[in-house]
Amino acid sequence: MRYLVTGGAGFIGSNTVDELVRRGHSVVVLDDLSAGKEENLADVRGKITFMKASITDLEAVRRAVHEADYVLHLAARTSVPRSVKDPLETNRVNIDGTLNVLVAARDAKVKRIVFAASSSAYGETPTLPKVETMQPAPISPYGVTKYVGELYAQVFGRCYGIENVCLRYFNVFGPRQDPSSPYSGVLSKFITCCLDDTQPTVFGDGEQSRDFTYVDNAVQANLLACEAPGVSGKVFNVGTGARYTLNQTLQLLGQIAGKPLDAKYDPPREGDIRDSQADITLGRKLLAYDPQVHFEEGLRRTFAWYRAAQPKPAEK
Ligand code: UD2
Repeated sequence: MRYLVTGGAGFIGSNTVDELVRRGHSVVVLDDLSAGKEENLADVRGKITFMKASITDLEAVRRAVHEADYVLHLAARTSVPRSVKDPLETNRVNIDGTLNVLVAARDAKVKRIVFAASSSAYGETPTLPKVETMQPAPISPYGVTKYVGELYAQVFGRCYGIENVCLRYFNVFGPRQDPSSPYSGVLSKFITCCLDDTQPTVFGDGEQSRDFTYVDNAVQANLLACEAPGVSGKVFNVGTGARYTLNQTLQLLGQIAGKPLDAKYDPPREGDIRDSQADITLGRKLLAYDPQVHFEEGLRRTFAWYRAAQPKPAEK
């Protein structure tokens, strides 16, 4: 089968591409390298087709999707605080870009498109865990764009018959998550602070919680979402069903590193959700999604990866 992975040089994208190649599929990656990195594709160099372009360029998307069976649409401007700072840019990439991908996929008559949606769609709805039947109520521009992407994917199903599946990822973490931007995922930041002996910053009191999901689980869900029969038009949570507070993650990291982490506490971030936890019953039932790596094991693996990837003192 031939797969187009938008954002395939990024964190979740490149981990997905590795698995697709391992399974013998043909893969095209479309990525503008704004967040992704070519080095993330080092293991599959020569085995995939790489196109450097943005999803905001419709003609480039059309070229990339040519003869694809499946589209995994992962390219996006991530980050809640970035979207609060620059909602126009997040909208341009996540909504206009997604519309381009849908139009190109429709015209290329792909078998199915899988859209990387987000747990941020749930917003501050008080019930935990979050179930797909709950009414979305995003509280950040980022959350809005991800929810609109879902709506567009579903409407393309209705209007043009294009099969679609939306996966609401819950705080995915793991190897290759870029820790270097102010908008990076919290665990990539905490781990690199720990390795660099710098002080991590907690926004708020650290009692906010997340269903941190190791990237291999998200990759599993991505592949199942392409293949599972009879699930078009559906939205699935991709989490683990557990949740940890930031203070708990700091404590666990301290145990893994063998030294306590002393964080500084700053005011909470605008647009932040307090608690997040996935109900994954629907994915288990209809996709056979079965997360294999629980949080603490994922944290150990991720810590080991960053430690191995860290430049030695002489190279710094
Ligand atoms: C949201 C989505 C997630 C994904 C992601 C993409 C929710 C619940 N989750 O993640 O599924 O789509 O967006 O960007 O909406 N924090 C610190 N110190 C730091 C960095 C972050 O304390 O150095 C806090 C931050 O204020 C937040 C928590 O850690 O309370 C998680 O932040 P994040 O940016 O890793 O992810 P989040 O939850 O915005």
